[in-house]
Amino acid sequence: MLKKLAVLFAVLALVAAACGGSSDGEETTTTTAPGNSGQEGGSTLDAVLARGELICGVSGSAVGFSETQADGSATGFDADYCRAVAAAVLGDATKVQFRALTAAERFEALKNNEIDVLIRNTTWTQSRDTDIGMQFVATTYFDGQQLMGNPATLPGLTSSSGFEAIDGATVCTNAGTTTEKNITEGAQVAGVSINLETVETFPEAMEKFKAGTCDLVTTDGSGLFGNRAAEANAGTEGASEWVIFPTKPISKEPLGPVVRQNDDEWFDIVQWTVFATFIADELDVTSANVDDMMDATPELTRLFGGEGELQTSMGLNPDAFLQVIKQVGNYGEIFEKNLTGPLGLERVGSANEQWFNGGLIYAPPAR
Ligand SMILES: N[C@@H](CCC(=O)N[C@@H](CS)C(=O)NCC(=O)O)C(=O)O
Repeated sequence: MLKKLAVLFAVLALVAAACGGSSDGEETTTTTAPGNSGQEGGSTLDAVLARGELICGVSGSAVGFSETQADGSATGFDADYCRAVAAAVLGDATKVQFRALTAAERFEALKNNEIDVLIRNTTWTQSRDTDIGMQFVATTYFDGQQLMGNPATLPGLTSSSGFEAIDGATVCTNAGTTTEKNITEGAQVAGVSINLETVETFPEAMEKFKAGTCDLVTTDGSGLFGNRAAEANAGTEGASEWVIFPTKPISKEPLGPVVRQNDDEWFDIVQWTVFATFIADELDVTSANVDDMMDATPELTRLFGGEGELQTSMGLNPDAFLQVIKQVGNYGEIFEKNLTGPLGLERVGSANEQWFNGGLIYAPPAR
């Protein structure tokens, strides 16, 4: 019912704005304009409801995070978070249009309303948060930058090697990333000189690394572990011997969904979709048992749409988060399915554990 009303209002708003053609320049700021409605006064939620589909910006070639399939869909951890938002907003996790973006393209695409949300292994930084009109919701993957090299060509390289091991090396990565900045600054601080080569996408950097044009590649550790596992699975000679170092990453890379600034309703929706997956993980609620767990505790009753629910006040259906868990899974399921299972990326012992297990995954209470 609420959803229908929202759709009606969105349609009316579109018609009114189309007919009105406001000449008031103050009302049309590009950074605050709603996603794809192209009209002032709307919101990303209204635009998504009216369209019946979420447009989600992903990489499309980030192993384990978002990989474009032949039919245009995407698989991976980030892709599943796109599906989770669609399940919350539209009640259907399949209603996602994936938009593959390079690192350098991603923020303009969000700013220009080409996408509703950006979920593309994107690091939360001060400048992205403040300077360029982005807003970061809760971190879904706590990462850190590392390097990867082949000990067959760089003798003596081990996982505890540090900056000394890269002096004089050609290091490759993709442009428009925190990666290129961190490695440049890190090398300066360590007093080593490197030849940094940036390409458009990380798969291109991997090709150059395999061809021997790059001595080393560098990116978020998850990307290195993912690529190494994928190459080893594909039978690339020597891939399982490639060394990822240093053990303590050279930077912090908190990755998570990003929305435009000044759309608080949409920010809350994406934020609480992520929190719902954290809370379900914390309380052992899975896609398989969510229907039975609905009344297990008062908090779960509220979160899944029973007495005291708060989803309708967010513009969602009461069962929005029940649909997220049922159709996509809790945080641990999404992690295991995309990262630990296929790529061996361990959650245990990492910062991506729940807070009560010594990790950083922590959702505020649903009340
Ligand atoms: N987290 C960093 C790096 C993001 C990044 O581009 N990561 C690589 C490595 S996983 C990637 O997405 N590659 C896939 C591609 O280039 O499309 C950032 O936000 O700047």
